[in-house]
Amino acid sequence: FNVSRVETTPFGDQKPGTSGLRKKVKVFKQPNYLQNFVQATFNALTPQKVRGATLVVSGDGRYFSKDAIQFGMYWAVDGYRGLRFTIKIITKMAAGNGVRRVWVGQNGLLSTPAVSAAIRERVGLDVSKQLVFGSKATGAFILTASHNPGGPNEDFGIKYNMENGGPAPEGITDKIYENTKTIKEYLTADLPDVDITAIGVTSFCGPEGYFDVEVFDSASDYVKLMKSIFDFESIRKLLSSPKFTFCYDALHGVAGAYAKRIFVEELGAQESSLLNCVPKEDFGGGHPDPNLTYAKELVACMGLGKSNPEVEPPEFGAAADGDADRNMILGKRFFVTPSDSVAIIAANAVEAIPYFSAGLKGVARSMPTSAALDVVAKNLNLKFFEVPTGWKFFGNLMDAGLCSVCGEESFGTGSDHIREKDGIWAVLAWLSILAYKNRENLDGGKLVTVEDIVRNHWATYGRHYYTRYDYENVDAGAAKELMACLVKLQSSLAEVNEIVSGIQSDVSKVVHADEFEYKDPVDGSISKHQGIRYLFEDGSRLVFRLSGTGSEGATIRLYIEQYEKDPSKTGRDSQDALAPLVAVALGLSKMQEFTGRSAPTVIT
Ligand code: VG1
Ligand code: CO
Repeated sequence: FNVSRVETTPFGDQKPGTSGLRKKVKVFKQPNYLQNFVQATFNALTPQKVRGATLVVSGDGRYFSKDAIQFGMYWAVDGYRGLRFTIKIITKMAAGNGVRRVWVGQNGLLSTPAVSAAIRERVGLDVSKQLVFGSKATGAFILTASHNPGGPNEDFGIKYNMENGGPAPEGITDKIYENTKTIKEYLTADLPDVDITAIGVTSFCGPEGYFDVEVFDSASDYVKLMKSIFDFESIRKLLSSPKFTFCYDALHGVAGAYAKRIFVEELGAQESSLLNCVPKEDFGGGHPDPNLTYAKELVACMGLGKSNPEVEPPEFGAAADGDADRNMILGKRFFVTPSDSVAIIAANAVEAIPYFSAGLKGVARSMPTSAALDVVAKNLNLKFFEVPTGWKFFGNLMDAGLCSVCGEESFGTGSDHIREKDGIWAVLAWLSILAYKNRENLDGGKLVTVEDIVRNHWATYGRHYYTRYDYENVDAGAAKELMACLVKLQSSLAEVNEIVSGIQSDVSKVVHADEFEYKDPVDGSISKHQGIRYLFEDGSRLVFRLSGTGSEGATIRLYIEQYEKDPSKTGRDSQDALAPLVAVALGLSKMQEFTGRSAPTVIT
């Protein structure tokens, strides 16, 4: 093949957010929009590092462009055309930039955690199907907008992950953004099309040597990794017990490609326990975000919300987002908050999960996540870290051997087996805990349920009542003003407390207020303006943040938390328990005044 330079002009809006670049499909469809971002990334990594590299390129299967066919494509009309089109562009550019190998999941599909695992663990093949030792991947382009909806009028996204398998740190994403503002040309190769529906290696010869494209099975490596972490035999016993019923909803995201292999084929769950497990370009028109609002079908099936009282819900339910890095855990008629979930996994990991049997190196959570994990860390004498929102901040801690288990309130949980949060891992972690607690109950005796595990945890460690209010697609100017006012207010705690007691006389006093700033303990880098905090005397917290993953307007996130140590008071309804603090948060921020909204878009 030959390599050519193509002239291009910059776009002004290619700043990566919390997790890569996410925009409406129509924005991505502009000529050279994707190419500019990819070349800006190659330039940020430096040509020396890109030359000879092995790159993973795949995604969650979301829609890119029906017009793909007009670009000389001849893919059958069987879905994922857009994804293949994108992969083709990136593959050609990789060859043009001197990359040695590109690895693609079959049909272009890989979950975000599977990409992270592939970077870290996979050994590639050459054309004669021989293992190529030393062919470890150096990075990946992941084509996803994660939990954002997909389809012609919805979102597409791309992000780059590094050699450790984790999202590029801010140092790199800042460079990428700078490059996108000055880009003048990109490199591409005139490669023939590669059929990414079939597993195998295709080799090409270019001006600087060989270039291989390897298509590999999307699930095998990931399944192997999961088997090395968990005791599949004990989970199989649990799932095949008539006492235990199970339900998994992939919301038509890429998790479906793994759910059947793992839950049904490996662990013996009924095929009928899988909901929405066929990956779709538009996620079946839904919002692939595993929470109580968007995972409607699962929520009903688990006996929460509007459900049929005649049908007995399963004992355990879980859901994933579009790229399968998020998880929601439910028990029968019972919701587990993600903040509790990570704390409970940390508290039980050593006993229930073989991978952790030697002990946890430490635990970490994002700043807005509740302090449930802090209490576990303190009790078990574990190293503990609080980082800004976004998985990229956990990577350094894990690479330095400081942290084993971590989580975010936004339905993200994971461990140092990879450098992304991992939706299926979280489900397997919960199934392991259930299998362990019921190891003597499956043949006789009463099942220990999800709800039992959570209530026992509260009885031991206290409960962190927690809720998040999201105001989506608010006017960006208004959101900025609201945040600015909250920051300004922080200069006088006396004034803050006057306002607070005026709204609600029975909440405790604000004793500290600031904007969260993080100094990475490993590389010393500093991240400022990571959320506005109001901390109360009794441990309650209010946090305000602007989302960095939206593609339109601004999304304000309001996080509300209250700690209850008294075991006789840990069983309340969480919205009731938090009502006074919610009133304070809405009053303090003048939410309705600034946004014109009398209620949030989503409550989790
Ligand atoms: C959100 C969540 C954050 C998560 C991020 C990426 O970011 O709050 O916790 O890491 O999404 O998750 P933000 O900036 O919108 O609050 V995913 O599954 O969308 O990659
Ligand atoms: Co995601």
